[in-house]
Amino acid sequence: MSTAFDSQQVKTVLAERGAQVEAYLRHCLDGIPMQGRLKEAMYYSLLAGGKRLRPVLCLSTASLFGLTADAAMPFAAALEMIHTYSLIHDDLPAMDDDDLRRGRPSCHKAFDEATAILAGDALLTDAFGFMASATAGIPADRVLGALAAVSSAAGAAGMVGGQILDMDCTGRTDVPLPTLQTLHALKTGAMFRVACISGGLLAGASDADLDALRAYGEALGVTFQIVDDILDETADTATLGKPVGSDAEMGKTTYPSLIGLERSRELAQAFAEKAVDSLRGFTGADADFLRGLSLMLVTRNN
Ligand code: GRG
Repeated sequence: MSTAFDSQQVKTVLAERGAQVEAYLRHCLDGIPMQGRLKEAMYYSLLAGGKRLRPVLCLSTASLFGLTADAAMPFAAALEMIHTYSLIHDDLPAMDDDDLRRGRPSCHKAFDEATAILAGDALLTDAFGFMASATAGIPADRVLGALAAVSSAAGAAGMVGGQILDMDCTGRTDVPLPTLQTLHALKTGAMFRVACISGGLLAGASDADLDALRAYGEALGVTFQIVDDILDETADTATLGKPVGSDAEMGKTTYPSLIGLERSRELAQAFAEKAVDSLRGFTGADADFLRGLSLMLVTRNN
């Protein structure tokens, strides 16, 4: 399958929009009236060069319905703050105990555990303030609807719930595929899905269009996760920016461990095509970018 945007065009738009997000995140942190190592740790982890997928999805789905990047940016940036908090806490010794993240020492290694916990807490909490500040350019009822969706996706019924299911499944050799799918739908998928529908909610999209964005976000999340599992087996640490082989080392069930590498690749491609198909009927550069992004995620190497 091919789309109007090839993988190079997708990477260019992702880099441009990612740079806009990066600049805004810096501005957000600069505006927080506080100094010292907590702020240093927040800067360190937030501005460490992630792919910025979740905020770019929010900006792009908002733009699909005519909402400008300026208006959606506070909300989109907050999604990256929540994502970064989750990575900081995920790397802690009490969780995945990873020393490397985004190509450099994880937050608790560069600072200390207490600072890393608090930097994550601050990013999560301040994210809600930034989301609320989107009312400067968007009707408050839309912002509230999107904020409630993010709260639910990030919390116990979403990402945090997925994280504890992940911990419960770690070290088990009998985790079936449906459990793995539920785990990923919560831990990784919920934030991808809400990144996509929040743009539509902020822009006042119709229920039918929100359904299409939800279907796209869900399929994209599964694609992303299967490829994440594949890369953990096949990539090298320098390219990936985090340790490889850590899933097997920790005793985690993955798509390749359950269905093999080849079948995992086929499944990732099938879900990427499902994501493309979810956006049939949408036209214009944003739709082309979003369709191309799902296919690009299959071939990504970090
Ligand atoms: C600690 C509450 C809590 C949740 C942690 C998201 C998560 C839940 C943990 C991250 C661990 C992990 C490696 C999950 C696999 C998928 C994933 C989220 C990868 C990292 O996302 P990318 O590739 O990262 O978008 P960058 O660095 O590009 O932003």
